[in-house]
Amino acid sequence: MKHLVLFVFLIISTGLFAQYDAARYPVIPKPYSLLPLSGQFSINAETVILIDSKIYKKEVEHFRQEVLSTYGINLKYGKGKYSSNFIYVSDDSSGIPNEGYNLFVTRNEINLNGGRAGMFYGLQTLFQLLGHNEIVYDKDSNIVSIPGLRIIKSYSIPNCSIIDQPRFAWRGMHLDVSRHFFPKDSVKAFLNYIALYKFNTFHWHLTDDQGWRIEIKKYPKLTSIGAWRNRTLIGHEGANNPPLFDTVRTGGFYSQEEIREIIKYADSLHITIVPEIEMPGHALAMLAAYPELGCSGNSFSVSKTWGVFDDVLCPTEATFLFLDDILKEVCALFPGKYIHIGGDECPKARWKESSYCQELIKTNNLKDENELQSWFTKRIVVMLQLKGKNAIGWDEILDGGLAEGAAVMSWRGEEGGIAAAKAKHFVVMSPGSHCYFDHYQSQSATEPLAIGGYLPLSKVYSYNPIPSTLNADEQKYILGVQANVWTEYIPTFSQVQYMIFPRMAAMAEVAWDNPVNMNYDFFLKRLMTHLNLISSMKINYAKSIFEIKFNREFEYDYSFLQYSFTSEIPGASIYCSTTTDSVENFLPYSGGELTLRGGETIRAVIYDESHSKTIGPVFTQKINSGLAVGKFISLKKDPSTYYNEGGAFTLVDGITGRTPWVGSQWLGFSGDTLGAFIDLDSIRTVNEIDITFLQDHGNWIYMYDSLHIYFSEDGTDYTEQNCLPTTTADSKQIQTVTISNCKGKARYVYVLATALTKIPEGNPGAGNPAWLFVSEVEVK
Ligand code: TNX
Repeated sequence: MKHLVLFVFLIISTGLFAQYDAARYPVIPKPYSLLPLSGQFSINAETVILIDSKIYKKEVEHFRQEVLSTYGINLKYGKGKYSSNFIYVSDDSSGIPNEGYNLFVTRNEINLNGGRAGMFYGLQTLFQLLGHNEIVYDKDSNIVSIPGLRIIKSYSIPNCSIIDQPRFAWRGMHLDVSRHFFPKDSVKAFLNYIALYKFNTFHWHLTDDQGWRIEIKKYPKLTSIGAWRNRTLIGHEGANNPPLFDTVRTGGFYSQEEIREIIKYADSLHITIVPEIEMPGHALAMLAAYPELGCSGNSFSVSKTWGVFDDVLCPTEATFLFLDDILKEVCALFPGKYIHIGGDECPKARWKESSYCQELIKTNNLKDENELQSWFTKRIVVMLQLKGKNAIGWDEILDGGLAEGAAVMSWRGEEGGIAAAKAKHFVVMSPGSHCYFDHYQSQSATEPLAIGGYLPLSKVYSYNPIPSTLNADEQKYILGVQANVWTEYIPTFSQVQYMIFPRMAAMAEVAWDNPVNMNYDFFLKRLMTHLNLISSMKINYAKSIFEIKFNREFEYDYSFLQYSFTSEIPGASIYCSTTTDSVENFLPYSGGELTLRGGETIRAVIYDESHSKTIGPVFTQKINSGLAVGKFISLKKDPSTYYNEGGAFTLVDGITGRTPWVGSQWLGFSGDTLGAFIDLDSIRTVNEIDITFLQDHGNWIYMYDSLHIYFSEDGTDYTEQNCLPTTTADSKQIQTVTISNCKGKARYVYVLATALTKIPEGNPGAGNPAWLFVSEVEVK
């Protein structure tokens, strides 16, 4: 009772926006209310855990293991009365909201109470509070659980009083195990990570074109055939022409026994698993095993490439019986309320060709193939309802009419989610713009290959899952939010870690906290300390936030370039140099503009003054030299608005574009002409012109159709130079065309390049105008 009074007092006195010492309380997601108190509880091998009732055993044991494996402290269970050095876990949850908890840390004791889930979250908060300790490896201490390491035996938990509860009921993380298979232990590790951030839903994407991953007893070929592919595409689709493949047979699946084990494990972490069985599209693995489920009568193989495929399930009665059998086994395994039925990206080509489908459209009075998919989905939704389950599907299930009772996962933006909520259907927000952890998190050249897109940490954090266009009543249909991890370009579990850490921490805060309680700078401060814990847990996290951002400052000055450095880290010290690559000799960067003349290689890094060490990678950028760098440039025609981030100056800013894609480094023209006038400022002798283009046939990007160079001394009379390159492009994405016999006197150089008006037959986008992408025009 004493505590209760104190808690009430605390909530009044702290308010919700209170900031406190982030390094001392590095808890993510930010607790609803945290009152910092002076002093600390010492946690050591003598500390005991007292449990009120046996029902908490699994939850507490998970915490005990976390503390043991990360800090080497082997906490004991105790019984009876202790006067100090104990953690008391009580099931008295009166007055505590669902999934909420109260935690009170003082010098002598820790008291935690809540319902089962809340109590588990309270333990995760305690574990994260331990993260404010720097792990010190002391030669004289006993060796404890981590082999090979000697660890001092006592750590502290800073005193505080916390009242916590989540904003959303659906706090989801998704993992695609079809594109790349991750074995049972990796899935369990993934569950540990998401539990650390108080997520409560694991969306397990079990089937797709590239592999079927769940044992179905009645249809063994789903896994004996459908779980394996003979080879896999290397690099991006279209990056190599012809495409390159590895020669590795790869795959795997989970037996029902393993699935039961994982479900049980998830349950102990208060995570509900939502299994996804994709239909009617993304079904090639299923069709490879049972080709009779397709419309064409052809045979199929498990896909070795990514994308969207025309061969989909045919909505015959045999298919429905087959799906019913599968869903029977799936529903018997998974205790959760929702089963995900996919529904995304289902091309209608086969249904259009099929007389059976056309007949079905007629007899059911359907308008078209979209309504046929909706008809298909409605039958599956009912099938699941008969098994006591609710269906959830990607937002395409809205097309052609939404099935009664189905929930929607909004991924193509928020529109689908908004429409569904307005129609009083439950919604999980997961728009690609903020929730796709397969996108790049940094623009660094050293990022591992990713699907494309750019989703930095700050953007994840900025997301609010409740669209402002919904009224209060409609908002109630937004169950919550989820981040998705599609694994086309994520072949290893270590890379899964890299893609989710630390973005998952930002998403956790989006899912748990109210926007009024959120502040990105304060999140970053807590994250800085929290990352020590992540390192101690041996997790491979992305260092992108420690990267230097190199910004172009203003348009042109006829003689030099101006750039600046910034960092995501509040108050970070940046050191830089244009003369040396040895970090010790870098000088402090004091902010403001750096003036460059071209030809330099600029390097910079973040320096942690308090630990006297650099953090994150050293940024390196070569600045082109030459007559055009930093000079005045104008374009005859603007690039496409989609690919004009840096404007005309992009072509003379000293930076040659690269992949992975950085928008500010490239200009894109669709079926159009690049006409660039460059003023060299005075009449100069020109010897060579180098122009860098991008080539990516899979994305409709081609080399120029024709190229012309003109020189002028007065800006009025231009003479075409007879200096066209003789070499033709190879298959590389980046093509620097060197025009070495372009010699003469000029003040003005005019570069004219036309895009291919028609993509040749047999290529993606055949018949359409091609894109022309240009990065830099160097005049030497
Ligand atoms: C679209 S998101 C897909 C997935 C891909 C993903 C890649 C969704 C419902 N479908 O099949 O893996 O893009 O970002």
